[in-house]
Amino acid sequence: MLSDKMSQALNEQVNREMYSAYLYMSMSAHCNQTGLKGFANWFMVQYHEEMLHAMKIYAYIQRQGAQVKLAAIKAPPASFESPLGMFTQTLTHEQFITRSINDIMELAIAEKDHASQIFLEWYVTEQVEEEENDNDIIAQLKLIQDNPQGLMMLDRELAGRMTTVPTDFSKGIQSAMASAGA
Ligand code: OFO
Repeated sequence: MLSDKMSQALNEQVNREMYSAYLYMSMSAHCNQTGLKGFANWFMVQYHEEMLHAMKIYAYIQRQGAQVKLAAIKAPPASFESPLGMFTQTLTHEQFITRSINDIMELAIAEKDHASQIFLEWYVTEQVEEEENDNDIIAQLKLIQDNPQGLMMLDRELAGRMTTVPTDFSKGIQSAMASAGA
C-alpha cells in the first residue's frame, strides 16, 4: 500500500527519469551530428538505463495497487556546448536526481513505509554510480583540454560502452530483468 503522497512522489519520479532518458537521447543526437560517435553511444546506453529506472518505478506503483499518472515530459535542449560542458550538465542533472531520490527516501522513512525504503535503496546506490561515471569522464575531459587526439581516444573508449540493462518491457519488468540477467 502506498500513501497518496508517496504515490504522487513516485509518479513524479517516473517523469524525472523519463526526462533524463529524453535529455540523454538529445545529447546522443548532438554527439552524432558533431562526429563524436563514441560519445553518442555512451549517451544512448545511458538513455536505456534511464528507461529502466522509469520502468522499475512504474511497475512498483502498480504492484502496490496505486495509480500510474503520467505527465508531459518537458523538452530537453537540442544543442549543447563542448563535451566537457555536456558532461558537467549531466553531472548537475544527476545531482538533482540524487536529491529527489533522497527526498522520496525521507518521505518513506517519515511514513514508516518499509517496502518503499527497500525499493528506493537500489536507486540510492545507482545514483552513486551515476555521479561517479560522470565525474570520471569530466576528469578525463579536463586532462584532454583542447587536444583533438585525446578527444578521439576518449571517443573510441566510450564507443565500447555496452547496454547491460533490459530494453524490452513488453512482458513486464520482472521478466525483462530476468532475461537480461539483471
Ligand atoms: Fe535515473 O539516474 Fe540518471 O537520471
